[in-house]
Amino acid sequence: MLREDSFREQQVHDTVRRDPGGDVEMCWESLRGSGHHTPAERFFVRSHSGVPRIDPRTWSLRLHGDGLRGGPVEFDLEDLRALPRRSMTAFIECAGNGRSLYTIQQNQRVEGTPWGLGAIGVAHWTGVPLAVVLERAGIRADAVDLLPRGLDRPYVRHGVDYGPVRRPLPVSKAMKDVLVAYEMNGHPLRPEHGHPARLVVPDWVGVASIKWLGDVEVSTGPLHSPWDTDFYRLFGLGHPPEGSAPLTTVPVKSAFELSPGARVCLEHEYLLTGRSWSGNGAIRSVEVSTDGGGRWLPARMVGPRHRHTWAQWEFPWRPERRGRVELMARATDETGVTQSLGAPYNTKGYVFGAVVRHPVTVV
Ligand SMILES: Nc1nc2c(c(=O)[nH]1)N[C@H]1C(S)=C(S)[C@@H](COP(=O)(O)O)O[C@H]1N2
Ligand SMILES: [Mo]
Repeated sequence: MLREDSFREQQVHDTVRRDPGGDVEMCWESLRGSGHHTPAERFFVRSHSGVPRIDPRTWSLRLHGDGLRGGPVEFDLEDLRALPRRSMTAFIECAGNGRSLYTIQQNQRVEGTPWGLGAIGVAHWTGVPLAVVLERAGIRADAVDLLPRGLDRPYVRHGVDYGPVRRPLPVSKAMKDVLVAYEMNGHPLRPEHGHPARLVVPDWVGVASIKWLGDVEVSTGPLHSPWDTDFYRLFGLGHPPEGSAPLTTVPVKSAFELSPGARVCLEHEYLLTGRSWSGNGAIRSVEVSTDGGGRWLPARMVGPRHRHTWAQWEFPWRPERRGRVELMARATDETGVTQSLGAPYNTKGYVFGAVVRHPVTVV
């Protein structure tokens, strides 16, 4: 018999604070037995300069720039709510999710918040397609780039003022599947997740999903900001001095719904559970190794496998040797890409996509 509650003796934490500024990481063990979507109170939080409080009654979204046929156009929250309503289940994942594993697994030094694997969440987002807003604002056929900007305070680091958080978004992506979201899991956005409205840019690194959206410049020429020149590129050996191209889609990844260092009992029946996701598309299959990568067996996929979200899986396990073991899960997405055993180094520790060695002690 499989014991569904076999991990109940584990201490379960919902979230863990990662940063004095208030950034919060979701604990994977808290997802075990919970639904597909991440409850808002467990959803990770990453904010460059704190959480602004915005009055939704006076808030508006302004579109402007030479990529519009006419002058600037404003939409207040009521205007947005009157436009076609669309919902989408999608993950948002920080580009730095898994950063600490560069150090833990690969012995490499990287800069930035030392996230475990919990800088990701899946929510049911509701709002209006950015394409609709752009059409209503009179976007020109030759517009190529947008610059969505947040209403949070300017980002200051090491004495440098980078201005408000903003990151260029190609018009092609904006027209495809980006949402101006005003609801998360059926409720108005919480302050920390971008209230009253944010972008949700599915499959792309989280920084593209600008929170507290205040304005969007629409341009017929390329736009830039520090968030696509100084940050969110790959830097280091093997990359040009100005870095790689700006990061877009996140790689295929997997995580166990289990705390790192969990203790399990010899010869007990466990049901390992986990989730895998990819910015390239839906997950095709997942394999698990319970002996540190010696033998791989297919996990059983549970529930739907859609793009933009994670796929859930399970794997029965009966520990047969005492001591420390490493559980590993590796997913393959619909484009045929499988997680590799190492992640190529980059100085800022972005996009760690390698198979994670999840330590467990058998007692
Ligand atoms: N305006 C604004 N938008 C922002 C950020 C920010 O600091 N300011 N952080 C970005 C980053 S780096 C990530 S990973 C996601 C995190 O979204 P969440 O806090 O809702 O999980 O928001 C993005 N949008
Ligand atoms: Mo991020």
